[in-house]
This record gives sequence, structure tokens and C-alpha cells, in this order.
Amino acid sequence: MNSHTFQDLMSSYEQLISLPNPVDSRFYNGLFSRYANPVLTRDHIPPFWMYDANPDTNPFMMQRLGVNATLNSGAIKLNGKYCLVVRVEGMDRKSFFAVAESDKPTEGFRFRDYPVILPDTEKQETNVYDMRLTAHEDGWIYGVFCSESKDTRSADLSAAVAAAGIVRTKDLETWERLPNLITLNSPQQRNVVLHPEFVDGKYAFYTRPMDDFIETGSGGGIGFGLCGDITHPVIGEEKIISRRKYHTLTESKNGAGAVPIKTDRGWIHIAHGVRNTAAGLRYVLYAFATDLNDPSRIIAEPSGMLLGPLGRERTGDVSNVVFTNGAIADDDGRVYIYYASSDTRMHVAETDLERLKDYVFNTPEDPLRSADCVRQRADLIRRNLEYLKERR
Ligand code: M1P
Repeated sequence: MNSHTFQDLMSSYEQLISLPNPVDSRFYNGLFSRYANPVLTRDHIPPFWMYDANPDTNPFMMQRLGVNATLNSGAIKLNGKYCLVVRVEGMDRKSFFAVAESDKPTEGFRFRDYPVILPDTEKQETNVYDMRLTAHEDGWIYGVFCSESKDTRSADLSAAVAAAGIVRTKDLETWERLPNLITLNSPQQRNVVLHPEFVDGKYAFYTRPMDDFIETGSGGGIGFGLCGDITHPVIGEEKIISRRKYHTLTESKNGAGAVPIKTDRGWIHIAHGVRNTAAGLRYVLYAFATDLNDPSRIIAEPSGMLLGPLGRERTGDVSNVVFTNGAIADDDGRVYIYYASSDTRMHVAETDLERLKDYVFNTPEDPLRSADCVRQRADLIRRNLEYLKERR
């Protein structure tokens, strides 16, 4: 049996944190680059979160409180640093939030000394995860996350209720907890995102109405609703904006992901879509755009997936999943999409605003039927072959 001192563990950890993360040169699609290594894994957790460093009380230098996974992170650039509010899942299955930051967008992420200590105001809450960070025009940074509780009305031990928890902060250090969001027409909510600007003088939320904890049931897709007072957040009507469709990547479920990115042509949304397969649910990312003045009105819906699990990303605790809840649009026009693979580790993909706009506004829509899809592709082939022939 090999053994380590606490100092050994610290030096391996420091080595890992300082590893460069090159672009993955084997991947190309003209839209984004993938980076070769994950930006965060459970090995990026500081050893002093997991081990008792004192050999007198920990003679075998054994993990006392291990960490299973680092996933679904909110993202924001704050005071020149790239900050991720990471979902950290302990060996006990409970998730909590922790801030990891770096001077660089694609490598060097280091967790702050302590995880986020959320005000414990919702006593029924068992688990928290998947925070979206919105720098709102009211001056606060809001974190909207899933607040999960046991469904005490059900005889099924695993039955749960999902709601949207809300916190706000100025520095990702001190957090004020607001009441959970109430949606009058939807029993459960997950994947709720706060829009960064007021709409008709109100706070605007992207919602995901659900009848049940897992199944969205009658919930038709990504919703949109307004609320006047964020300190008593209640949404009445939810209008479905990105509707789930038969035989597309959103057939089973979808959900808002990163906070929408403002461009001169519209708000660009990066969301996730879920379909069922014989191997279980498959989660991929897709994009759409909404109107600058009416972010509930879709103006572009490119066909198909933006990013799907690839290679090593395909396996993990919940395999065949990519999931995003954070992107950073940098001052120089680059856009970093932080995504988790298979509910296990965090990656980054890099694109820029011009490419994203080109993708969203110039990718053809999904014609929804094989016959029309093959016509769409044959049309592209014909145009290409004619173009190439002319240039010979
Ligand atoms: O396991 C995949 C994802 O499942 C949930 O997403 P959704 O609500 O759309 O099904 C979330 O719990 C998410 O955390 C998880 O990554």
C-alpha cells in the first residue's frame, strides 16, 4: 500500500493546478475550440478540504471528507478574474457551491480557501446545485440555483421537489439569501436563469416548468416570466419560448443554461436539450437567439446541437451528458463556454461573438423530417460542387 504525507498531497495538487491547458488540435468545427484538459476535476480540490493534515489524528493520511465531482458551474468575470461558482459534490452525494478563480479563462483555476456558506434559511432544503450567475443592471450579482427538498407527500423515498433558490452578492464572498422563487402555474422548477436587464421595469426569469422532479410532463420547454419584486419573487404567467419538439434534441427536456449574451443582433442563449435513448438520457447543448427588446421572442433557431459529449467526456457519473450553466463574454469579444461532462468534471470551449452570431443566424433551421433534412443537405452539396467547379 503506498502512502503519502500531507506535503506530498499538496505538491501534487499544486503541480496539477499549474499545468498548462493547450487547445485540443484534433477538434475542429469552425465555431469553437475545445481545450485538451478539463479546467476542474475532483483532483483540483485542495487537500485541506478532504484530509486531516495532522498525522497524529490521521496516521494513515486518509481522506476524511472526500469529493466525488466538480461540475455545473456558474461563470462570471469579476475584478479581472475568471470566476466559476462550481457545484462540488461530496462523497455523501450532497452538493455545495465553491468559487474557483483564475487570471486566465482556460487554466489555472484555484478554489478559494472555503466553499460558499449559503445562509441556511430554507430548512426543508436537502441539496443545492447548478447556480447561474447574473450581473444584473440593478447592481447585484444574483445566483439562481436548484433548491431540492424531499417530497414529503409521496411514499417514494426518492421523490423530491425542485425549486429555484435565489442569492445575491457583490463579491462572491458574502451572500444574501432571498426567498425561493414561486411560480404560480408550475409545481416544480429547475434550470431557472435571471435575465441581466429589466424587462418592462421587472425582473425577467427564464424558467423550466415541470410537473415532477425528473419529468417535465406538461411543461412545454423553456419558459419566460416577469416578477416585480425580487425580494418576494412570484411569477404568474410563464410563456414558453423554446418549445420542446418531437424527434429533436429537446424531445424529452430542455433548460436554459448560461445567462444570455447580448449582441448587436439579439440575445444569444446557450441551453441544454435532452432526448431519450436505449442507453438513457442524452444531454447536449444548443443555441437560439431572442429579440433585443423582447427577450421572450425567438428570432433565430439553428438546427441541431452546438456541442455534444465527445471522447472522454462521454463517460462519468451520469454518462452521455454535457451541461452548461455559465459562459463569459470577454471584453475582447471572445466567449468562454464552461460546461460539465457526464456530471463529473468541468471543461471550457472558446469561441467569439462574431462566430456565435454567424452560427446562430446563418445555420439553417431544423426542418423536422428526414426527407426535408436530406434535401437541405443535398442543396448544400450542390452549391458547393458548383462553386468548386467554377473555381477549377
Ligand atoms: O444529470 C444531467 C443533469 O440533469 C438535470 O438537468 P435537467 O433538470 O434538465 O434534467 C440537472 O440535475 C443537472 O444538474 C444534471 O447535470
